[in-house]
Amino acid sequence: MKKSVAILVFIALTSSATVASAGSLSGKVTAVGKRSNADAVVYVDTIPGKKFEPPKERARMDQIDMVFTPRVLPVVVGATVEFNNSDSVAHNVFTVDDCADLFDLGSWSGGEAPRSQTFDQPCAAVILCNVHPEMEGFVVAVPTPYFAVSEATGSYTIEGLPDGNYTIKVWHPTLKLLTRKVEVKGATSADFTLKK
Ligand SMILES: [Cu+2]
Repeated sequence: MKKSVAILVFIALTSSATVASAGSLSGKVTAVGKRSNADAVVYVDTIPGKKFEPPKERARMDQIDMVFTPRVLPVVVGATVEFNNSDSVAHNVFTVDDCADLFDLGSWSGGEAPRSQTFDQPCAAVILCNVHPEMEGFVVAVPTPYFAVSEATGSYTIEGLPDGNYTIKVWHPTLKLLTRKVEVKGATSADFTLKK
């Protein structure tokens, strides 16, 4: 009995050491000329020789009080996104972007089952509702599962990123896409400034 406990403790210690050795990338995004630094997607671009499978669990974008929530949803290419309607009014979900196959999920009322769409290629797809023209969201399908969305302060963190040299891209709904090479070694920090 004691021996098995000792083995379990050993396994627990070694596995936590493995997790700790993965690096991270964090820092601040500055969105020049914007009231908020939120909604930038910081992500690792294609890693040569590596292909990532989408997670089994579906990502979800909800519609709450006439707002797509979250407003910006990054997913890995191949992922299926579930669109839900939590409001009492009917909403529609469609895009005008070719890279998302110009999908249109039609209209449905709150309480009905969510409808879903798979994003098969890299794409920053605007998500719209033809009932409410002011509604706007974005699904950003990227080549790796290493991504984060900036908060209003601009801060972002990508966890579990193995050490290495990466091409980092920073996407924003209205500012210019930024590309920079970054070497990740343990807990690494990088700040980005986005402009028009
Ligand atoms: Cu709507």
